[in-house]
Amino acid sequence: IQMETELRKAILENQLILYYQPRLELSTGNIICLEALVRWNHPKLGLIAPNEFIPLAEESGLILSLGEWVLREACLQKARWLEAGILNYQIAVNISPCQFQDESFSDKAIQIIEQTGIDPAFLEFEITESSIMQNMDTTVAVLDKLCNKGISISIDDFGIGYSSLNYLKQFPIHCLKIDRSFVKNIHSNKDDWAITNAIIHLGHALEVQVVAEGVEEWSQLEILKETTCTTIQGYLLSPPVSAIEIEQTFHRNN
Ligand code: G
Ligand code: G
Ligand code: MN
Ligand code: NA
Repeated sequence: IQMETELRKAILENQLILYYQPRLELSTGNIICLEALVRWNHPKLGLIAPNEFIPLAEESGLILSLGEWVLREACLQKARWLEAGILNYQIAVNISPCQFQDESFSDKAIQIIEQTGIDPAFLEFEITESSIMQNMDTTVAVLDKLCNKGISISIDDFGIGYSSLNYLKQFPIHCLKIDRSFVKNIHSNKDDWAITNAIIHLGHALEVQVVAEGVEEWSQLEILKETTCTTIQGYLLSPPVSAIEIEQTFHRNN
């Protein structure tokens, strides 16, 4: 309860901060997207990782206001980079299942984007399979609405949900993010290799981008290239870092 009160305060008092992790396109060597990942800069405890407060936010319903804060801040940061003429990449924002199920989600999201004045085409929403599967009829309507505004949709942690693949043909999806549990042992486990390879080829056939998540080692990258993976994210390239560090490290590549 105490932490819930503190988290509510944190959202209002701007104690949250966004880190960004780059996504690299292998064919060009260009960064194409930055995934926004929230942290809590606690006045006494210092930087707290999302695993320690996102579950609480979901249980308490605070995830709705937290999610709005994240989207607004991501848009404002994008606007600052546009203004400065740097880091001309898409920004990916994680949408939690509770947020996605909220019936006013798409309207609120569109409203926030319009208030910040940025082109929705600069945004990607990362949604998990389980969120999408919960209520297929409303999901179609929500995704179509977002897509018609120009927002891209990616499926986060792809492959670990208990879902049919049927949704892939019903929903406007731009990107599959292969869960890092498959990528981890891609060089030593032939089942992980087979699943990763299958997802990559599924992506090509459906003409959607495929991102391998959690790439930490060169040996993983080599195998991903052989399996014709097009984009990667992971510690090998960069962990999530602050906006300032992103500017210092990646601006010159722009
Ligand atoms: O950044 P890190 O790898 O520590 O994130 C841990 C988890 O927290 C990931 O599953 C990630 O999706 C989730 N997470 C991070 N930032 C956000 C956010 O802004 N919104 C939501 N809903 N989840 C987030
Ligand atoms: O669930 P989601 O994919 O949004 O989670 C992103 C999380 O993955 C973040 O917490 C981020 O810190 C973590 N992450 C990003 N790259 C790597 C990596 O190469 N290895 C590991 N172990 N975690 C990573
Ligand atoms: Mn994600
Ligand atoms: Na993921």
